[in-house]
Amino acid sequence: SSFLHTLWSFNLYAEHPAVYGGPSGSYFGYSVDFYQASTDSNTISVLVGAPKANTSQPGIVEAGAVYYCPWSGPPDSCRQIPFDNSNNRMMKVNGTREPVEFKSHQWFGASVRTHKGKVVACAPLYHWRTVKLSADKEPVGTCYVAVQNFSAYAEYSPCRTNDPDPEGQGFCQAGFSVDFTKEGRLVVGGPGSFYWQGQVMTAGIAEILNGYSLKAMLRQVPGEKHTRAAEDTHDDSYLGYSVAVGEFTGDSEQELIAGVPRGAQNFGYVAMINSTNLTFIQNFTGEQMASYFGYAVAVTDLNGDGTDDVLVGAPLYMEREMESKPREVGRVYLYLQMAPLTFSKPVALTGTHTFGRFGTAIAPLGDVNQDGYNGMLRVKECREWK
Ligand SMILES: *[C@@H]1O[C@H](CO)[C@@H](O)[C@H](O)[C@H]1NC(C)=O
Ligand SMILES: *[C@@H]1O[C@H](CO)[C@@H](O)[C@H](O)[C@H]1NC(C)=O
Ligand SMILES: *[C@@H]1O[C@H](CO)[C@@H](O)[C@H](O)[C@H]1NC(C)=O
Ligand SMILES: *[C@@H]1O[C@H](CO)[C@@H](O)[C@H](O)[C@H]1NC(C)=O
Ligand SMILES: *[C@@H]1O[C@H](CO)[C@@H](O)[C@H](O)[C@H]1NC(C)=O
Ligand SMILES: *[C@@H]1O[C@H](CO)[C@@H](O)[C@H](O)[C@H]1NC(C)=O
Ligand SMILES: [Ca+2]
Ligand SMILES: [Ca+2]
Repeated sequence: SSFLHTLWSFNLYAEHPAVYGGPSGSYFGYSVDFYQASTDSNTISVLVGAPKANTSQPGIVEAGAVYYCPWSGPPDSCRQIPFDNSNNRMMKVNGTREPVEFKSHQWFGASVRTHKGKVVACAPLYHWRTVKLSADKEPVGTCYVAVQNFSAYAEYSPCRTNDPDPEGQGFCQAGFSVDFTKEGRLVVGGPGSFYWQGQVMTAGIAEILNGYSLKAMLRQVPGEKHTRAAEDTHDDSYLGYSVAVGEFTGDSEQELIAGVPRGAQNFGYVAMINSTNLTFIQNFTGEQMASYFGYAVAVTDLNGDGTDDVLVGAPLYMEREMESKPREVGRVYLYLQMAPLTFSKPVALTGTHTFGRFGTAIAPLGDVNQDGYNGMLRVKECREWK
């Protein structure tokens, strides 16, 4: 079955790994994606996030960075991509010039994603001063996009708005998760909005680049769509902790998939969201309380039948064997799409190492060995990365 295939091809792929290095203590490798400058270029490279790396930004400590690593190059061939060279912006507040943003320790590069030459990377712990007179620093998060092989950049900070505080978008942490639709529209998760109900937004890259100015701190990108605050029973559920995109309704319009790992009374769930009007369509619900079901999500055609399938990670899943202590091993659930909006019962893959947090990250690698299946997966388990 394609399911076994997934496991075996994993070993095959690990035989000749490409190895890259970054500054020690920079968390180099926290996020990765493949990058192809354009569809007609046959060189593939790897983008590697290092969210605690120092940069050349004056006066800023450990802003975080994304590295460009040629494939396949020597381990020291990676170079920082200059998404943002600038210091904290200043503004005249109450008669004195003060910084209005705080880029030190912002975790830039915690997420990075590519789509046909477009790149997005985010800093979910970017803080700004808020619109209030009393200077509150709030972790709204921010993202930068790059196009034309890193010759044009723009910032996109959808939660830096005039709706601050925990009840608004002040603690949003936009860019905690990020993805692209097949048309190249950006999908951003911000799990801290609205007392940590969380939020998902989408925006077009062309609209983000058009009329972009460093001076516009508060900017509404034309055509941006976002989910809204719900009743307070949804507080602390973290919608947007993870995001992905796929087609699940039998038409050509893709749906959004978003993890809500503390929703559904802490069982966690994954929401399917209409990408046209951002309303909720249906849920996949977790199996075990506090397992963090929805910590990671991925979409790929696992069985090669032409339909998108869904994978969900629950890295804190505990295995309970009879008469023994529960072991925290983590689980990944596979949902095969049988028909529009109809899925198989989930198949569970369980981690083997206690505290290995199997399912922390799931990355479809596509049909790397050209056998017609997208069965190649990289499922992150902590031991593998030490
Ligand atoms: C970044 O620079 C600061 C100050 O120079 C230093 O203390 C810190 O260890 C550096 N961090 C990394 C990850 O290189
Ligand atoms: C604005 O400046 C005045 C005069 O320096 C000061 O009394 C007041 O507290 C300041 N207000 C805020 C909100 O910082
Ligand atoms: C794209 O940018 C990278 C990094 O700056 C550079 O090494 C590469 O040669 C560029 N590729 C093309 C096709 O221009
Ligand atoms: C999504 O919303 C649009 C706009 O209301 C609607 O036309 C479409 O049928 C919806 N799709 C699904 C799958 O509900
Ligand atoms: C979104 O689309 C769905 C499906 O067509 C519809 O039921 C719902 O009312 C729409 N919501 C909004 C806010 O337009
Ligand atoms: C998804 O689950 C949440 C939490 O149980 C619930 O509030 C919501 O109504 C569900 N949505 C759908 C579309 O079933
Ligand atoms: Ca659809
Ligand atoms: Ca399929």
